[in-house]
Amino acid sequence: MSKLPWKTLLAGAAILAVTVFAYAQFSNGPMGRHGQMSQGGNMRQMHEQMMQGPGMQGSGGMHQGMNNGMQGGTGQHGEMHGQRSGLPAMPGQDASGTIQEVVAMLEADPATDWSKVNIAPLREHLIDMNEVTLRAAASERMLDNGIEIAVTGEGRTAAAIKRMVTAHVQVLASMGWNAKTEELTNGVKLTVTASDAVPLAKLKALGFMGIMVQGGHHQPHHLLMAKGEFMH
Ligand SMILES: [Cu+2]
Repeated sequence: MSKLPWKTLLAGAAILAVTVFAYAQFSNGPMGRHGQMSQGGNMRQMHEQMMQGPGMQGSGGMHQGMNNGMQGGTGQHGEMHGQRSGLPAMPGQDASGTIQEVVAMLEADPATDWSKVNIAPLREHLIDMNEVTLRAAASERMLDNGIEIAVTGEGRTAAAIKRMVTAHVQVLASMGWNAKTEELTNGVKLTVTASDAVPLAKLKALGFMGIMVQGGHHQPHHLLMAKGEFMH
């Protein structure tokens, strides 16, 4: 009479131990995943802080361009409202998203002087970028020692070409490239000559748009434009 209950008790204890063990495993499972999620969140925050650090907001260069490009992809807005709340991060329209990011940066900076901030010139510039990138016709002709590109368009496109391509020659010059523009009635003729800074094969490969993205200067300039501190 005393043996059976003892065995039953032992078996019961063993079942209880297994149940507790299993429960502990079950509890650790989700907690472990939660821990990893938190860690991932911290890593994203660190990444975000790195991307937004003062060092990243200095003068141009490809590194700057790359970092800003990354920021655009997983930017502050997407981080705050997109990934954490399950809403999409994409703003729906490039120029709108660019302005959204810049406005968020200005709002996050206590030093922002709202009496100087003006978003309208940035919008005009982004329209120029759109015209030049998507609507301009670029007729490229290889020279013995360079490339000659007739960049043309109508109306707003021609005006944007004249503003942007002409200004970009200054950027190319600062990089040691030999570039010049000549005004056409409906655009400009851009001529870039091969040099130590850029060999002929690379010029040929880059073509109009590859040349236009050299310098990665847009991101810092867009912020300065919005702050009212940069004029073309
Ligand atoms: Cu720009």
